Amino acid sequence: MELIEKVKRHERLTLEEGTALYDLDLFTLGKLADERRKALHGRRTFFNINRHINPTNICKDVCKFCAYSASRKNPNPYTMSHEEILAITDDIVGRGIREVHIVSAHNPDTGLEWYLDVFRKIKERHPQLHVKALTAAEVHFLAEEYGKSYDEILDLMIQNGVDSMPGGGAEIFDEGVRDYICKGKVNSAQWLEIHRKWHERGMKSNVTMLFGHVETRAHRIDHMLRIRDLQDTTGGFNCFIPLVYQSENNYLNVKEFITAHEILKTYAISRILLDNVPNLKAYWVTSTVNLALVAQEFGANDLDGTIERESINSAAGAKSANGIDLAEFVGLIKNSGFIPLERDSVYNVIKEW
Ligand code: V47
Repeated sequence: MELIEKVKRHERLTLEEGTALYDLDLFTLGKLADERRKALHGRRTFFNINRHINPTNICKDVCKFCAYSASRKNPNPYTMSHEEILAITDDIVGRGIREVHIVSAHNPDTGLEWYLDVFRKIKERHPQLHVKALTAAEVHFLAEEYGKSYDEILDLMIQNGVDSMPGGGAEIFDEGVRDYICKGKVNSAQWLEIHRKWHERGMKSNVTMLFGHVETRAHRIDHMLRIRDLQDTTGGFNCFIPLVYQSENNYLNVKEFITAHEILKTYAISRILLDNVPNLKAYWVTSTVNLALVAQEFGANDLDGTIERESINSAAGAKSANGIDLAEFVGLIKNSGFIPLERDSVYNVIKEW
């Protein structure tokens, strides 16, 4: 079949061809994606020992899929003090954790300093701790709320010690779907513009895709191709992370949960299409640990990390509130036939387990 031959020849696919990949059977797709994975990473699977902190859930935006922000469905607003956040970082550094991943809601009451000063305080105490913080959605919110340009906010992030940007807030780039699921927050062009500017500063970031809700297969492919285009110019994305939609406690009325079959196809297709993004993360929080382990056979070479605390997806039903035990995680990767490699936040290998 011509499409399969094209993939084998590593030729780039169009939106129509990418969408047609879904019509191939799962094992054909898996084999094609696995060839790509093996060429890039062999049987190595990356993970990191990290800690998520979500400092506030008060949000001026209303995304229909979100169960995390304080709302009628989740009436428990909170905002952590810097002292509370620093106490967490003191504790994790004491236990050898190397990355802190800080993502908040869009809280209009705290002031810009509350968002930025904490990074500087963390860096002053723990210069070796990698701070992955502020999604493009937060950058856009801070720029609008405090009358700053994206350039100013990005420079302030760097000055205050942010090392890399997480991939959140990308959702689905198609404007129609985006308007329906998260109208009002950063739009697609702005999301991509913020990451382009970040990369132009020599910095790295990740990129996510929220799928399994109201989007079509073609919308997913369109999302991937927009990423591929930006990556051709900047090369700044480390990792693509498809996030499986979690359906509890939110306002997006999706009745049918996406199948494991469709999730695996999506991992495999993204490995094939995103030939310029080195890593594909099966984020076990949203895929379940078991499916993330299987996803290693369908292109995924990264399983995120131990996480310790997770508030955004667990609010929507994911079984991730308390992270996963390191020994168990490593054992599962080994038992599934892969080589667990602990990495730092920018994919330098720290240890083979
Ligand atoms: O942007 C919100 C998603 C994201 C739901 O960069 C939901 O390494 C599923 O981006 N069902 C935040 N997903 C998390 C994120 C992330 C996670 C892990 C690693 C990295 C990285 C980034 O969570 C949001 C949104 O797309 N999200 N609600 C939900 N109901």
